[in-house]
Amino acid sequence: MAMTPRLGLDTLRRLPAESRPLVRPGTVPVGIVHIGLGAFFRAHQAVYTEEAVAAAGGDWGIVGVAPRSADVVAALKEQDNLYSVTEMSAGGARAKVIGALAGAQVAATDPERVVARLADPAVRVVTLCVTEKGYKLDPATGQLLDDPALTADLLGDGSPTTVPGLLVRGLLARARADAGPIAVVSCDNFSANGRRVRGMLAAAYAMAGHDDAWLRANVSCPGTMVDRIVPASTDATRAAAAALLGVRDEVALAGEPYRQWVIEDDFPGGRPAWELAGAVLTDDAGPWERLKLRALNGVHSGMAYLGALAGRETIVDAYRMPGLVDAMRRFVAEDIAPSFTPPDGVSVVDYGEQSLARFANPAIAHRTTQVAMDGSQKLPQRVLETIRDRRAAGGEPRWGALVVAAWMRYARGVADDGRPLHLDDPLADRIRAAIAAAPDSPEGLAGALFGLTEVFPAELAADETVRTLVVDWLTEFDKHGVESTLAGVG
Ligand code: CS2
Repeated sequence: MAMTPRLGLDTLRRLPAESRPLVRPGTVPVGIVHIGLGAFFRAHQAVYTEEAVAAAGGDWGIVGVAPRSADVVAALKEQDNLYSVTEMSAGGARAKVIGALAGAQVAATDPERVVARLADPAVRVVTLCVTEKGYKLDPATGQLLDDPALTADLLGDGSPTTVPGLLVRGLLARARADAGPIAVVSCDNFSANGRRVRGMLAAAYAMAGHDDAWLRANVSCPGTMVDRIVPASTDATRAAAAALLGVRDEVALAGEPYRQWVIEDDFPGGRPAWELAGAVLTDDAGPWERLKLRALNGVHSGMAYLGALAGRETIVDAYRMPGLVDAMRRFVAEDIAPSFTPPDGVSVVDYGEQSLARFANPAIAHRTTQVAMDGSQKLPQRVLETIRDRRAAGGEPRWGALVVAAWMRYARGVADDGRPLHLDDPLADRIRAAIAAAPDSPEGLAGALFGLTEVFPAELAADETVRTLVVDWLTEFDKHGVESTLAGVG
């Protein structure tokens, strides 16, 4: 049997009409550099940008930069920078090929090429999707980390290997080239991601001893809220895409139909007409960020830790566990909703229901262990800020404490049925050492992990009410396991 041909410019005409790109691939001049070529960016910002350019034109082709991994870039090259996104839900699947990428390169092998791109006057927007840990910021304080690779980038003259190092080098080159203003846009799940990036750049300039006058006058850092569930691809993802497209796509992605992007409108060098693709342009993304981080990501993390401990492979499997959805509903209604002021006209409880409905999508096989990774980086903005705000108002955030307890138990590395759970986290060594040095008891585990200052602000770690709530859940888990504990929640 003949091998299915590969996706590329010369096979575009084989695609069903509804799957073809909205722009002529390779014809849109570059205006955006995007750092972090993972699945999320390709199924989110790239899709919005393609639709915006299709609707309103503009020189907004994207050069995608993978910080380290050469695999995706090599596969994209084979496919003339084309790839597909398959929307999946109980109602069926639809695949679309995206033509927004004008190029792809690897920073690790040729950082100077990326620096040159950042200094190109045609480039007026840099977007970042490098996950929380890519920014080299302390999750609890937002301060620049004391990190050897970062220090080498900022104080040495070798090629940069970190994201902040690459950006600083690129922006300095841009200032020297007098290449005009630029927006640096974080598309990662932080609270106040724009302010964090601005703080990161200012601190990096200060550490390296650079004058930041040009930076302050020419670089904006708009905040954003990004949202779409896009699990890591599997053979099943690639098979589904091939069946719909009639061609093979080695970097095919699958995502839910839902997507949202809220962007602060501060682009000194212009921007694509993203609003024509459904994005919300605003002057303050803060309320949207808090809504999403707390009532979607916080609940997602809770389901991931509780589900993984109870042996559930995917988020939708976890969703089906008796008691889990009830517990998450109470987390939203009793802890999250009263913790902040949502955007005008939005009900946090309704938004939480919508999040739960998205997690129930049976066509999205999002592994609990994927959502569970990097908990030390995710917990602060997803759960601890809710707990902090509730405590400040005198509340007792029992459900937030449930999620913290689940993360702590997960960090021990053993599911309730005795199977190992891999702790994939930049602080894994510190976490394991802290647990190993503590007594093997709920109090011991909580004491060890509340002592991680990168995760728990001092005030929270010292809060006896929070500690008691967490220890109570850990004690329940020890006695009954997560599954029975949740089944008893009412
Ligand atoms: C998830 C997110 O992996 C995770 O931690 O919570 O990637 C989530 O799917 C997205 O933020 C949805 O927009």
